[in-house]
Amino acid sequence: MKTRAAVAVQAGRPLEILDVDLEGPKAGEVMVEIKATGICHTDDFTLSGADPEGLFPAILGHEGAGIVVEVGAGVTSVRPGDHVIPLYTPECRECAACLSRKTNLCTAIRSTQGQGLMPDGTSRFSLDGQKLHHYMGCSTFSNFTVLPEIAVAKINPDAAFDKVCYIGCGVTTGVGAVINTAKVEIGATAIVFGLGGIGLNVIQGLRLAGADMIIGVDLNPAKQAWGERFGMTHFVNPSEVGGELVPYLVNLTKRGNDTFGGADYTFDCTGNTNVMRQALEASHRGWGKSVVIGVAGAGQEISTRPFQLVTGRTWMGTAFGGARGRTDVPKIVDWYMSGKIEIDPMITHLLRLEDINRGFELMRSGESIRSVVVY
Ligand code: NAD
Ligand code: AHE
Ligand code: ZN
Repeated sequence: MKTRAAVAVQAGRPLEILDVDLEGPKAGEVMVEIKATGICHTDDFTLSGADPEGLFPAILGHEGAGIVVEVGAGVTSVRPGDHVIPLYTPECRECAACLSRKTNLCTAIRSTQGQGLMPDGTSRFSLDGQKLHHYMGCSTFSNFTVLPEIAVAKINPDAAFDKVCYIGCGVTTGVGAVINTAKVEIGATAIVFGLGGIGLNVIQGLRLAGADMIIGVDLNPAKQAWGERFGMTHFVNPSEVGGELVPYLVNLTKRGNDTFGGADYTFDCTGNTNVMRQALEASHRGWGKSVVIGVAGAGQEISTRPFQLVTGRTWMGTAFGGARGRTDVPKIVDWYMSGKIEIDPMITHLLRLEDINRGFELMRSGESIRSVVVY
């Protein structure tokens, strides 16, 4: 069949809106009509050419929601008509990683997913007979897509697609980083670096967890009001701090008779490796946990003095907020439906697929929090 898609033809070039060919689902696969998709910074990271796993031509997009329209042989957990969110972190419930209960990083299909292919090693997408790569196993910048059954989460059919698509990445990553990865406790102090589509969800996760002090750090002054909207208690613009940022933050987090200072938890939501170091070093001596969420380009590395770790800080990272997609995503949709978490105000722009490149520009300029393409 034909489907309308935004194709990443080459790194660094705007997406092209084209009618592409899509094969139906094979055994263990499902075809989904994508109703809405968010544009995440990671899509832009890959489009820029910085992603060591980036493949072209490809259909990007990994933050979608839609309806199952067809299932392949042997599919039992979903059927046509079900509302689903595609999962770039699948959950097979059978691999060593899933069974370990120590990680959400299911390994069942990771190698073919990283090669832009379905688990059988082929692509369902093509254009004029030429293969198009899948992206992060999702390719939600196509009106119809095919995914493995283990990579879809069945959700409440009353949930609005143009809102809950954001749970496909940004919301789950931010809120999950707080709850699943850092395991923040009531009364904690925290610093969030980067108040974009991910950082604001870390902030609302911290509010949900009951953190006392939630410091937001961003170079864009417009992000102060955004942070406060979701529970930030203090805002720091590094360009307005007279001296070094880390000592400033450490001092700001001193409480009671604590002579050291530093936050109990820090989160990098920028993808900047210098900021990752600042985040680690602004966490508290002895017990601070610093969570890397941002994704950095090929060749980039993080560094710090080993002393920072010897003195009790933990440097950790999270993918998809540590969420087990088929289990946790339906619950997060329910949290949204019951008002536990907010999504609507963060969806700043609704766009048609034809205008998807504008969504990338809005993100690069810091004007949007999330742009959502509605099919
Ligand atoms: P975004 O562009 O919406 O937000 C980034 C924010 O960081 C902006 O507000 C920007 O002003 C701020 N910023 C940039 N440089 C800064 C600096 N030096 N100091 C302070 N603030 C700075 O991006 P996003 O969608 O929120 O994504 C953030 C990062 O998280 C990206 O690297 C993205 O690829 C990554 N990400 C990771 C996961 C995961 O599972 N680990 C999931 C989604 C996104
Ligand atoms: N291909 C990149 C990896 C990028 C990355 O770390 N992706 C995150 C999700 S970002 C969503 O917006 C992730 O899930 N990582 C786990 C995994 O298995 O990729 C690179 O740097 O090579
Ligand atoms: Zn993402």
